[in-house]
Order: sequence, then C-alpha cells, then structure tokens
Amino acid sequence: MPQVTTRLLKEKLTNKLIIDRGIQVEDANSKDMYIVLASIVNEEIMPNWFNTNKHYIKKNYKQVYYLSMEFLIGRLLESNLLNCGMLNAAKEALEELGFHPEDVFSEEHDAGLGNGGLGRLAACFLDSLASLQYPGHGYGIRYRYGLFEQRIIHGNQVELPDYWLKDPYPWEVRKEEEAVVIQFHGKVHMFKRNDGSLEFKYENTDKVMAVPYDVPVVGYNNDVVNTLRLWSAEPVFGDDTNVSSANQEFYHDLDHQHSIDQISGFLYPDDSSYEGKELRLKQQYFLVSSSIQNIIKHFKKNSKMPISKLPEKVVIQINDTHPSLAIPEMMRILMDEERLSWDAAWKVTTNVFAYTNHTTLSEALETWQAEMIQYLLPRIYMIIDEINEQFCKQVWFDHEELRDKIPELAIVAYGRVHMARLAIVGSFSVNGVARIHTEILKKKEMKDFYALYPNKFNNKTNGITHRRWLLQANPKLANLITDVIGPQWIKRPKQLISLLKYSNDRVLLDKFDQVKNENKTALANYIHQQTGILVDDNSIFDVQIKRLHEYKRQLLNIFHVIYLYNELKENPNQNMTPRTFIFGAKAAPSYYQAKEVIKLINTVASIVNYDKDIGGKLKVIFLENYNISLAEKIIPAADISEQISTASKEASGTGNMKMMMNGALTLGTMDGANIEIHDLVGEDNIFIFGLRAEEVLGYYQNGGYNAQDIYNTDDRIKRIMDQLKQGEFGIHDIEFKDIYYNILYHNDPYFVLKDFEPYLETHELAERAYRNRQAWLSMSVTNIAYSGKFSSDQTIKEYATDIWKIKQV
Ligand code: 26V
Repeated sequence: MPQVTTRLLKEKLTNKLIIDRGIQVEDANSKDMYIVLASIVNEEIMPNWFNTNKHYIKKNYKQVYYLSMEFLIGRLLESNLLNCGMLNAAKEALEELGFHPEDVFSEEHDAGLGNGGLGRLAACFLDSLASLQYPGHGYGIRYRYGLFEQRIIHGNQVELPDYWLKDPYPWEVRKEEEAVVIQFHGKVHMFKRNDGSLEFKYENTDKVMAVPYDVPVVGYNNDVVNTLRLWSAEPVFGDDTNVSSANQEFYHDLDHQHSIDQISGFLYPDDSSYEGKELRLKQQYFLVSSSIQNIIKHFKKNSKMPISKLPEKVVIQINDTHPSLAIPEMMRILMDEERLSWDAAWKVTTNVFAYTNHTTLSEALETWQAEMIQYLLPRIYMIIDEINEQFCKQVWFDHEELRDKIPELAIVAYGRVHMARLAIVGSFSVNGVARIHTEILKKKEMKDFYALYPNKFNNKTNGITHRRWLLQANPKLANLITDVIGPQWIKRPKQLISLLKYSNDRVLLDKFDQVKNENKTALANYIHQQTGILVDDNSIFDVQIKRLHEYKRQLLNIFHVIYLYNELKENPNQNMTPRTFIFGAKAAPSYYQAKEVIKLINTVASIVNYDKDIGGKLKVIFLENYNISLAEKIIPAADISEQISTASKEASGTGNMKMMMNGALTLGTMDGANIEIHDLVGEDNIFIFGLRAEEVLGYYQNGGYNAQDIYNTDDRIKRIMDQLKQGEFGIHDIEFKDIYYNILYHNDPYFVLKDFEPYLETHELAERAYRNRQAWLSMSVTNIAYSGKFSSDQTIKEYATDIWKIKQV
C-alpha cells in the first residue's frame, strides 16, 4: 500500500467529517473522529480484500479454515491502521487536529467474543495468517452480547451485559446472499434409491437462517486481507424453497423468534466448567453447519474438482472440541448431499480435520447427553453412532491389547457422547499447545489414543502477535528496539535476539529503563483516574492478569500480599522495596470460589491501600473489567509477570509471552509455556518456584500431601488462614470461611499451602534482584531478546508446514 501522509490524512478526515457527518473539525468529538477514521481505513482495506479473494480463487490455493466458538479480537481501528501502514500518520493527523489518538481509539467497543486464552489465540492466529500471506480464514459466531462487562461493587463482581453492537460496527459487512439454512429437530426418513444407495429425508425440522457478517483480517504491510466470517441467526422468511408454509406460521410465534435470536445471542461466559445446556449445543451446530456448508459450496464453485479431492484444497482446524460436530456434519453433507459412500466420505473427512486440545482439566471436557443430540440433531446422531460403531470394532479386531479399554475410548459410552474422542478419531492431527501439555496428553490424558494413533499427535506451542502486543501496545519500546537493532525484527521477530549483544550496555539499559518508567507512569495515571488510588511509579509493578480460576492460584498471590502486610504492620520500618500488586480477572458468573477470591483481593486492597502505618509501601489494585484493551495498557508497564498455576494445569498460557515480550520477568511455576520460557532465557533470567508437574501428578495419584500439617507448622500460613476465617481484617469484619474450609477440608487441591514458602522465598529473591537496577534491566532485555520465539508467526508457520500443508502466497 502506498504510505499515506499525515497531510493527506488530515485533509481526508476534514472532508469526510463534512461530507459524511455534516460537521467541521472544530465541532467534532472523538466519536465523530473514530467513525470517519474507520471509514478511511476501510477505503484502504476494501480493494485489497476484494483482490485477495479474487487472487485466491484464481490460483485455487489450498485454504485453511479456523473454526472457533470464540474470537477475542478486541478493538480493530489501531491494529488495522498499523497493518495498513497508516498508524503513525493517523496519530499525527489526529493530534494536529486537536485530538488525543487514545481517546479516538477508545471510542471503539472491544469485540469481546471470547472468554480468555483460547479466543485470544484464535485472534492472534488470524493476524499471523494474514501477515504471513497464508490463505486462511476464521469462522465464528456473531454474538450480540460478548463476554459480560465486570463491575466491582463493594468488592464483589457484578456482571452487566456487553451490548457491543449498540453503535454500528464499522468493520463488518453483512452478506445476505451467502446465507444458509440450518435445520434442527424433526424426523429422519430413510429410502433406498434405485442404485441401492440410501437417501435421507428430513421432515418437520426447525429451520434457522445463518447470515454471515464478514470482518476483514488485514495483513501487516502486504496488501493481504483475509476474512473472519461471523454467523448470525435469523428466522427464515419469505418464499424460500426450503420453507414450508407451516414453517412460516411457526415463526409468527414470538417465542420461536426469540429462541432463534438466542442462538447467536450471547457468548457462554464459563470457561472453567462444562455444562450440558441445549442452547450451547445449538450454538455449536449452528456454527459448524453454516461453516461446512459454506466451505463445500466455495470448493465446488471455485475448484471445479470432484468432492473427493476436498483435502487437497481444504483443511479445517477445530479450536478445542467446541466445533467438533463439524466432523459428523461433513459426513452428512458428503453422503446425503454429495452422495459419497460411507468409506469415501470418511476418507475425505479424516483428511480434512485437525484438532487442537487446550486443556486437560476434566471439568472442562465436553460430553453431551446422547439423547439430547439425538433429539436436536437426529441425522447427526445417527452418524456419530455409526462412527462410534466402526471405531469400536476397529479397536476390538485390530488392537487386542486395548479391548479392555473400549469403554474409555468409545465415542458414545454410558449414554454420553465424548467430544474429544470424536475429535481425535475424526481428525488426522491432534495437537497440544505447549511442550509439557502435549506430553501430558500423550502420556496421561490421551494415552490410549496415542497408542492407537501415535502419528496423529504433535505439539504446537502457542504464540502471540508481536504486532498488537509490542508494536501497537508499546510503541516506545518498539521504537527503542528499532533504534538499536534496526527494523528487520518487525517482519522477522526472531531477530529480536540481536538485542542480546546489548544486554550489558549501560547507555542502552538506561533507555530501556526510561521507557519502562514512562509506561509505568502512564499506567499509574490510569489507575488513579479509574480508582482514585495513587500508586508509586517507582514501586515494583507485580502483575497477574487472567481469568480467575482456582488452578491459576490468584489466592496464592493474595496470601503473599497478606503476609507482606502482616510483616509491615509488625515492623513498619523494615527495608522493603515498595510494591504494587495489580490484578485483572473475570470469574465465571456461577463460579462461587472464584468470586470469593475476587472479594478477598478487593477487601485486602481496601485495607492495605488506606493503612497509614505501612507508609505506602504496599498497594493492591484490582482493575475491573479486564479485557483486551485493558491488557494493552497494563502489559507494557509490568515488572513482574505472575504465572503461578499449579504445575500440570495450565496448558500453555499466553499472557506469560506477552509480558516477557514487554520486558517483564516471569515469576512462575514450571508449567505450560513457562517451561519453554525458562529453557530459552536460562534460570538466571526467570524466577521459578514450587512443585513440578510430576510431583503434583504423583500426589494426585499416590496421596502423601496433607494441607493440615502445613497449617499446623507454618505460623505465617496459620495466621493468614485464621485471619480469613475470623474476618479479622482491620475495620472490615467480612469473613472468608469458605476459602478456609475449602483449603483445609478438601486438602488444598491446588497446593496453595504447599507452594507458599517457596513462593515467598522466590519473591524475596526477585525483590533483591530488583534493587540492582542494571542487573534487572539486563535480565529484562534478555527476555525481550528471546521472546521472538513466541511470536504467533512462528506458531503459524509450524501449523502451516506440519499440519495444514499450505503455502505462503
Ligand atoms: C471451556 C469451556 C468449557 C465448556 C463450556 C464453555 C467453555 C468455553 C471455553 C473453554 C475453554 C477452556 C480451554 C482454554 O481456554 N484453554 C486455554 O487455552 C489457551 C490457549 O491455548 C492456553 O494458553 C491456556 O493455558 C488454556 O487454559
């Protein structure tokens, strides 16, 4: 794209304000500015979008489709400007016209169509696909309500609906002509055709229209624009051939209208425990049926190849098991509509799908009541049943050694459909998201499947897009890096490694110091404006930002804070580097224990932050409504990145990578991608503590841990636990009995007490290290230098070569 100059942009903005909105710059507010700037960016994007599509069709490239119930894309104006090469000019133009770019960008409502790591990963992958010029697209749902907005009221989480589409969303294009019909319920009738093949006809189905809204995915400075296609559920009106008159009548029933609206109504806000709700199942089938229909239609129209060749031109990645009904849906279309035999259809299907697993937590594993699938999706259930039948037979006859294991391998067992098993059997690739996670899948969680299909299993360590998480979120650091090593790292993030040469260069370290300090001051100002609390920008910014979950152990973190507070109360003059503990976390609305922890953090904050005795040495900040745009503010200012999950529980983590890339040092357990960070930077550049995964798994298997013993022998812990139970926090007499009992009477399932002492000692090490400014900065630069390895560009290249077999265009 030609570089747009500041002068030209100013002119365009001024003209557009007049022509589109009838106002002059002097009278415009930041929202007007946001609207016209987005429209100017769209003018750049649209021709490239059209050309990219045309080019892909003309060359008939193999395409990858990323199917996901979640895409946590956040705001798009700034990243689209960045990727179009217009960001600097736009910022200058806005400033010269009297606006703060930050205010203008903040007018955009975050697209929060995801819960956390899994949804954000999908968004990073789309950015990398387009930036590396891969033909790859996302399919998801256009939820009218994204992840709830969190307010903290009297220390408690309160959820508000996130109506992110209140204002027109400038990045979507409705494509009515591409709508498809999805059918639920009804009866299936089977007929024999003259040639002996079977025909299936559906009767009395409930039909729903899936209407796509396309969002452009802009590559970085390369004119590529891929597509994120989000489906919206609408009633089927008019004299559409598929709709019976009974059906039309049926939709006059408002309840039904309502139940259709619900399908793309809201994102399920729980990523911690699986619940077998029918609406969620409807959402899943709605996504996969519309997407698979669309993919096949596109293939037939553009490739002019027989359907049996689908795997040569199409590969579909399913993001966790949530879209795994795509496998029987593909079988259904291939057999019932394309008239392939079972065997031919199975061959195509199992060469098209690849599955990524994102968790080994048993409470998150999806299984559906067989009867529910049978009632909602009768034809799909028949197919699942047949897949199961054939699979079990195959194990029985070809793998005698696994015969006993059939109940644990069967896709349908004891009245439930096991989605991970379906996904493994129906895919040619199964991957975990960090080295340790994949090893746990192979050796433990999916051991028997690994024995059956050793070649399917592979690892793809997660990554993050350095464009959003460094270039865009931390322009000062990005510019400094470019000043030092030149701009090549932007296209090839692994070249950040050149920074290593400078990790002891005093002049340079001072500049890094200055950037970090400016970012901390900016965050301190934001905190002040949001909470009224003044934090010391010379204090250590210790950050834990992620969903609230017991295994992530925000509780361990706040225990440490309470310990420090107790120490300071006893000895206010002790020599301690001031610390600011920053939290951001949403709890699933129904997750009681998680909500108690939020309340505890806020209660501790309300005591510590106002206690004059401790001389401002300790501050606790809980920033409400943690989301992508808040992450962009916090991460550049972090000194310490808390990654303290119970070892073996965090599949990968990606916040760990974002903070590393912004110069924070990880204080964490040997879990998920922390291990790979540790192996890269070396033990001198990271703070590792606590039980190892083998030890945790060993305790689970053989017992041998007793939380009560630690409570009885460690006075520091006893004191904290008793304070919780008795509500003995200064003026507040709120008690946290449930936390107390949960730990002591359930034997501390996440090993909070067990890891407390090593955690505390490691914090002491970190505090001491922080006092040596040069040494700290040198560690920080070392971390940035190695972080290129965690660019999602690297991850996507590995998916593309090992799994997808697609080429950069
Ligand atoms: C689970 C469930 C359970 C059923 C109801 C709805 C629902 C929605 C989302 C999830 C997601 C759980 C899996 C997940 O988010 N895993 C995270 O994936 C990240 C990206 O791979 C990884 O970095 C995190 O470690 C992992 O926890």
